[in-house]
Amino acid sequence: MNTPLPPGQRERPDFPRFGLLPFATRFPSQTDRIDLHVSFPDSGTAPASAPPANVGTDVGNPLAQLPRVEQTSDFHCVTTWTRRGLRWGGVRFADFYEQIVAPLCPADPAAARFVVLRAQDGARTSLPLEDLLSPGVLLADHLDGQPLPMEHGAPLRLIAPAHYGYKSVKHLNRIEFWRSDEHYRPYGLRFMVHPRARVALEERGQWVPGWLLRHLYRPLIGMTVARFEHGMRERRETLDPGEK
Ligand SMILES: Nc1nc2c(c(=O)[nH]1)N[C@H]1C(S)=C(S)[C@@H](COP(=O)(O)O)O[C@H]1N2
Ligand SMILES: [Mo]
Repeated sequence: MNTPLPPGQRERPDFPRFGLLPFATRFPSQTDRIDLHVSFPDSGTAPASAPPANVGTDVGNPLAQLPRVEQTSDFHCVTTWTRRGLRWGGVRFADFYEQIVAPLCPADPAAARFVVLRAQDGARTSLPLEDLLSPGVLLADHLDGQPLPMEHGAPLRLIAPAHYGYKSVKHLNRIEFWRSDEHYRPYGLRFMVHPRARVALEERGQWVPGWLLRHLYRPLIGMTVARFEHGMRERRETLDPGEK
C-alpha cells in the first residue's frame, strides 16, 4: 500500500527528537503561547545605501485568524531516517503569507522571495518563497491530535514535507522576507545546507552528492538520537527534580 520511500531513505518506526548536536540541550523559553514576528529587513523605504531598514511586526498567533487544516505526511531527515504518516494540524503557509504577510510588506512583496526562518533555540533555516507556498507546507501547532510537544517543536513549527527535515524548523518565532540572500549565513558547515533540500531530488547538501552524504550521515543517527533523548531527560529532571 505504501508508496516507495524517496532515494536513500529508510523507515523508522518511532519519531525521535533530532537535529544538530548543539541543539540537543537548547530549549525554547516560551512554549505556552505562539508569538510570531515577521519582518522585511531589506524592503524598507530608506535609500539602498542605508543599513537594512528592518521593518517588522509582531503578528502574534497567526493560527487564530486562518483556516485550520489537518494533513498526514511523511517526515524525511537528511541523515536517511523517515517517519511515515504523521498527522499535523495548523494553517497553510500560503494562507499565512497571502492574508497576513503580503499586506504588511512596505514595498512590493513579490520582490522579497528569500525567506529566513528562525527558532527560539537559535536554529535557523531558509527557503525560497515559492517552495513555502506549496500547499503541503504548514505552520503546525498540533501533532497526532495533541498540541506540539517540546520534543517536536512547541509551540509552533514549520512542516515542509517535500524538503529534508532541517528545513522544518521547530520552536519557530521569527520569519524574515528578504529581497537578497547576501546577508544570510547558514548555520554550521556549508556543505550540509542546500538552499532548497528537496527530498525527491536528493538535495541533501551542496557540492557533495546526496548518495555520498547518505553514507556519511547514517552512522551518526544512533548517537544523535541518544544525545537528544539525554538532553530532554536532563531538562525534565531539572524542571521536576523528583522525577526519575
Ligand atoms: N529549532 C530547531 N528546529 C529543528 C532542529 C533543531 O535542532 N532545532 N532540527 C532539525 C532537524 S535536522 C530535523 S531532522 C527535524 C527533527 O524534528 P523532530 O525533532 O521533531 O523529529 O527538526 C529540524 N528542525
Ligand atoms: Mo535532520
